[in-house]
Amino acid sequence: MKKTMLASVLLCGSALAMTGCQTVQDQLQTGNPFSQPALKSTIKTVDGNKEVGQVFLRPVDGGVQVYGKLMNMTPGKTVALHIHETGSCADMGKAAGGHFNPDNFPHSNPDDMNGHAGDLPNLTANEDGVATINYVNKQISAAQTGKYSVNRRAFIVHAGADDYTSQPAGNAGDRIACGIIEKR
Ligand SMILES: [Cu+2]
Ligand SMILES: [Zn+2]
Repeated sequence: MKKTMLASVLLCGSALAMTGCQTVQDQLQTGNPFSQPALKSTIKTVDGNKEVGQVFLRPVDGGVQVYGKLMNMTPGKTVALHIHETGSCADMGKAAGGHFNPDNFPHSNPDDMNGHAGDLPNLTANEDGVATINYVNKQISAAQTGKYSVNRRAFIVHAGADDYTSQPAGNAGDRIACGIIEKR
C-alpha cells in the first residue's frame, strides 16, 4: 500500500510539477495528503448548525488558493461568499462582523487589488445543489498570524449574489451559512 502510493507520487512528479499534478477534484474527492491545505473551514447553516461543506486554503504562487464545495444549496442559485473579519458564527453569523479589510479599502469585485481582501467570487449551485469554489486570492495570507492572515476569521455564505459594487458588502442579503477558518 505504502509502496504503491510512493510509486504513484514519483510517477506524478516526473510527468508534471507537483502542483500541476493535483486537481482540485482529487483534493476534494480523495482528501489527498499531498494537497496540504494550511487552513480549513467547516461551513454550517447559521440557524440549525447543519454542515453544508468545507473550504480549504493553502499558499500557492502569488496568493492563497481557496477551494472547496458547499452542498444542499438551492439548485441554480447564485450566492455570495466572503471572508469576514471575526472568527465567530454567533448571532446568526452577525458576530463575524464586516468583510476582512486590513487595508481599509471599499467593497469591490474579488480581483480588485484595491478592494476588500475578503471579497470572493459568487458561487452558483448546480442542479444537485452543489457549489464549488477554486479561486486564488492575492490579498490574503494562509499563515497562522500576520496582518493579512485569515486564520481565526470566518467564511460567510449569503442568501443572494454580490453585485461587487454596493457598499459596504455588495448587497448580498442575509447570512445563511458560516464557518470559522482555522488551522488544519
Ligand atoms: Cu459576506
Ligand atoms: Zn467586501
